[in-house]
Amino acid sequence: MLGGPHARCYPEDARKYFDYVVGFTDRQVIHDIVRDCARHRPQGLLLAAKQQPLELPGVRERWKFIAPTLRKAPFLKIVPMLGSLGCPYTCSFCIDSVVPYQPLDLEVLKRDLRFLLRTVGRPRVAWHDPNFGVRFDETMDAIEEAIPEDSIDFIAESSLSLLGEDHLRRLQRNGFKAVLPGIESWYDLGNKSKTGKAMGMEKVRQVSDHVNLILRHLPYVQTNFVLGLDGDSGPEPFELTKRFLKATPGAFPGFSLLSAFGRAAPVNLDLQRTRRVLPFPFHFLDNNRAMNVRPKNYAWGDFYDQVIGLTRYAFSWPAIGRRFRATSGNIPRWMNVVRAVSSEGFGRIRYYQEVRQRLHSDPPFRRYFEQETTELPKFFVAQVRRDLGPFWDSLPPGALHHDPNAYANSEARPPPTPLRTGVRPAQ
Ligand code: B12
Ligand code: SF4
Repeated sequence: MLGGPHARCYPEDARKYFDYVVGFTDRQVIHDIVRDCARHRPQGLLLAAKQQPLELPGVRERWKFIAPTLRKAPFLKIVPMLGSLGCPYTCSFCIDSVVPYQPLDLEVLKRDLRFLLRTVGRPRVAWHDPNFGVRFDETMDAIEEAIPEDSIDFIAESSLSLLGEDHLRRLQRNGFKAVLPGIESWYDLGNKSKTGKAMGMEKVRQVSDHVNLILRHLPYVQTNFVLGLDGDSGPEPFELTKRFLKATPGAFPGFSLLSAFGRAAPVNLDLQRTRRVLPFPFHFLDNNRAMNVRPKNYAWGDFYDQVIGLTRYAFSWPAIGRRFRATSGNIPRWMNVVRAVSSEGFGRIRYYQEVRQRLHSDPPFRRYFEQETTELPKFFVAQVRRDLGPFWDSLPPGALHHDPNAYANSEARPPPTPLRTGVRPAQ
């Protein structure tokens, strides 16, 4: 049985290898599978509940899994929690834009926080909600009711629109140490940044002021950007991000190359229909090692030149120094330095430079990017082989290939039917 993001985004691929491929899952789905309990070959059975479950096991129930994982964490030991699922916003590239926002039970949340405080000295909790604090007051009331002020360190991914000064004060009082707002683009998605129709330099100024305000209340801010969105063209978006970093020296920038994860997002259907999705193996789909969407307004070489320029700027020694000085607290300061000099900063500059150089000098490599061939360049095959080590020989034949247009192609076919009564197929 396979569930999780791969099963949800690439069911056509997953069913080649698994008897059950599961999307949203609730007790009924599990019950159906256990009752059916059969081998489904040559293609696994697709199953899904209509929506995300209304309740999930809390930290106390998951503690037997969380505790051994924390023991393995070398430095920062962080407990993952969820207060909600889905998101009310509609960023077209995001898996949660089509999942209705749904808060989870606040009583479970309170019980879990009390449990953590009893069990761990000073816990660190990362809220893995796609967008933390949509129901801000209810959630904060629950936290304040459950535990004393500032007794747990919290990390959360929230959109800027939820991070006004009143909210920031309350977050600060309650031990929030890091937030990760998504800015994504200077030309789009103004609603989630609270910048409305502002674009370009005007949006840079507004967002920069806002992030500097956050930094006055919370020690760590990571601002996320998506590079290569269709609204971007020419050097300007990259130059604007540099201006933003200069004006907001304390923010740590997280850059993602635009990626289309199968069925994850509404925009993927259009990207597949217009044949803009490249068949990079799943191994590389981590928002960085490969960009599997052909950019609309850039040639590959120009795009990588811009990405390299921006990454170099963001992780140059002067920028690292500025970030160090603009950040308070030892852990946030040094974390920023370590991230910049590790595979996330320096490592990516080296990697992108290698890709850029091969686009210039390695014809089979360039042909793959230009969608003139689907034969995976040796450069990428070698990486999978190296990363898998002894597991390379266990890779099933064909596992490095998938249909990048499976989502669009499936729209033309009737939905799959259940193989047995009582087992519901995915919608
Ligand atoms: C939290 C999160 C993380 C956390 C995970 C921490 C952790 N230990 O869990 C962190 C920050 C570490 C992380 C990292 C990464 N992530 Co992430 N992450 C998420 C996020 C926001 C929420 C996932 C979640 O827990 N949801 C709550 C659960 C309850 O919902 P669910 O996952 O949909 O699960 C339901 C079903 O899928 C099913 N189900 C799930 N598992 C199983 C298992 C079985 C057996 C069954 C039957 C059912 C089942 O039941 C659940 C209830 O319906 C998702 C976006 C999203 N909202 O889905 C991205 C997401 C999963 N991440 C993604 C990516 C790309 C990454 C990174 C590669 C990013 C990077 N550049 O490094 C890394 C990869 C890390 C890794 N090694 O796998 C992508 C995956 C795309 C894809 N299809 O492959 C997603 C979908 C975001 C996106 N870009 O669209 N991530
Ligand atoms: S605000 Fe964040 S979680 Fe919500 S749809 Fe946009 S990108 Fe996704």
